[in-house]
Amino acid sequence: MGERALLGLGSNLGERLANLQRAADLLGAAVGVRVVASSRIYETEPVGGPAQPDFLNAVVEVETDLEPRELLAACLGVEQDLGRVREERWGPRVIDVDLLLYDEVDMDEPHLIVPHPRLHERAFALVPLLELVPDPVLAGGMRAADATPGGEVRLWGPPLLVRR
Ligand code: X6L
Ligand code: MG
Ligand code: MG
Repeated sequence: MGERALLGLGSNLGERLANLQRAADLLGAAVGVRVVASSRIYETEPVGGPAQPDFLNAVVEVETDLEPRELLAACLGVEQDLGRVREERWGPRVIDVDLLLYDEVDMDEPHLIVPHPRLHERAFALVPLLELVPDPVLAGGMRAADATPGGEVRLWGPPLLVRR
């Protein structure tokens, strides 16, 4: 058993699909984290930051025994393991792993706001999320029907492999 959380994955450098799959595998290998489902994969236009390559984005559902802050640390650990180097703000990255939702939790702490405060503005996160959670409660109690997400997304491929 455990809590249900939704994580956003994004990559726009190197072998993008392999980066997403390795992130999902590493998340599943973390103590107290089980990957239970993946959305399909979308190719998405970059939002914010400098001109940069298109992203592949997906959302994975995990079941976890970790608290939100511990799960966030696990996400950052996976970014480190995949060699993410934080350079320019909103710049291109090998992998990004964001905590989007954690059960019904609503929290606002330094470096950890859940639901993710920008999720409802970003089609690259919201569109794959809706495949796994049809009616999510977003920031401020907003529902998806009231969201106005921006950015082009096009279906690119099937879900990531969930190895159990
Ligand atoms: C005005 C100013 C409007 C800034 C929007 C939006 C900035 C999103 C950063 C913004 C603004 C972000 C991804 C991405 C990023 C991704 C795609 C960010 C952080 N991550 N674009 N841009 N996929 N398609 O995963 O989300 S950088
Ligand atoms: Mg992000
Ligand atoms: Mg991030």
